[in-house]
Amino acid sequence: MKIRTQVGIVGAGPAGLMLAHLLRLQGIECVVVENRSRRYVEERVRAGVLEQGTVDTLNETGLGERMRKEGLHHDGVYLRFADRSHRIDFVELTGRAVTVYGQQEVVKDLIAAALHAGTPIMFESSDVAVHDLTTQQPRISYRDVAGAAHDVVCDFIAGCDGFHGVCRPSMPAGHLEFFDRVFPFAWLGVLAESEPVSPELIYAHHERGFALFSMRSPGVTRLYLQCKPVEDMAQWPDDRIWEELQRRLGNDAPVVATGRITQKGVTPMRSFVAAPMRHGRLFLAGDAAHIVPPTGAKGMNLAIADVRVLSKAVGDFYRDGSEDRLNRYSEICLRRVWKGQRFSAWMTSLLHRIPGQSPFDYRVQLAELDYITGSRAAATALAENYVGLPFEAS
Ligand code: RFL
Ligand code: PHB
Repeated sequence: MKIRTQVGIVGAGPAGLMLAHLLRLQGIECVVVENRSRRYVEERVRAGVLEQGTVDTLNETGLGERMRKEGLHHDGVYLRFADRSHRIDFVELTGRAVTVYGQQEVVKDLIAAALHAGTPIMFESSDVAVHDLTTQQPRISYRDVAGAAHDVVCDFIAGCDGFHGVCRPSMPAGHLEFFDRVFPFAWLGVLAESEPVSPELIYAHHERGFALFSMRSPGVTRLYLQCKPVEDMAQWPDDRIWEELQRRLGNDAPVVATGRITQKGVTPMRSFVAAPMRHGRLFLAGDAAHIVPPTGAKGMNLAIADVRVLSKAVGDFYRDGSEDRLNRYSEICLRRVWKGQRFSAWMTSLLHRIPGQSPFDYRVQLAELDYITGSRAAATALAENYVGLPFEAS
């Protein structure tokens, strides 16, 4: 079957779904092609921290109702190191704050809005491929659950299919330049039914490795431990996880309320950028074009910032035929992406034990933490990046 639409979107993650929403608000039609099931994408536990600008975007576009009720407003975070605990007060330093609201909740809200507005989301598509990228009518081909072949013929394709998607590799060899850095450690993340004992996130630098205390709701905590890039989960029974969290986060104070662990997983740590974020009529957005290590809580926020720019650029095109913003799309996005990369790599290097780290470098890390917590200027630099830099003027 052939489906004709204006924008064909590959991927129903935060980038693809938010783009569909922003386009629909401008009266632009789109079709979303996703290779997983609705249940899978709604249950995939990932990011948790929304920058103020992401929160504002959700509120301004009519998607904020549940987030305002269930999201947890955080005015600061704690940094723990060398037996000290120091609060970075975002509101005092920047006048802005963050909201803890799971990515899967944002995804659920976006899917509900799309289906309510009648935007088709083709879940469980297979053999997804993109074609004719340098023509005026690019095309997405896929097979539905029953195996029937379909084509979505459109004016533009948005590649919002994440780091392992098909859109970026469909650009011709030599078109893209890649920049990346792989960190020699990972995060073991758990979701647990336990009462958060700290009202705010705790980022802990510890000689045994980094740990992060976060949460999802009053009865659910989200916790991370620095671990090896490849871990045998059999070596991480629940007791060991709780013990290790307590050691790294607690400085012997009881910060961890143990409870039933409902999910465990290992997240690799990588910085990656592919540039430019466009080839012909294919535009990449979010993790399809760039990923960051999660220490700065930037990934989903960068994805939302990209599609804000893309939706404006596509809006211009349909309103008055102007391609100016489309032509500057990659440049506009990458300016902000690189600042997100800088912050994420910096937070990662600041807080983790680096394998093979010399005693000198370890002490420089501690001195930097001491500096951040002792200098208003340094604390403000951290805070303004964490709550989110302004969207690029475009
Ligand atoms: P996604 O979310 O990966 O969505 C891509 C979608 O495309 C689908 N797909 C395909 N569809 C059709 N055909 C194909 N061939 C396809 N291949 C893939 C996928 O199934 C999926 O539905 O990318 P998007 O939309 O760009 O969003 C990016 C964010 O998901 C990501 O940056 C964040 O989760 C990163 N991240 C964090 N970001 C934050 O802003 N704040 C945080 O606190 C934060 N914490 C995290 C994180 C990521 C983590 N993990 C697991 C990587 C914590 C963790 C542990
Ligand atoms: C999370 O709650 O999942 C989370 C919070 C902060 C981060 C990364 C992940 O830096």
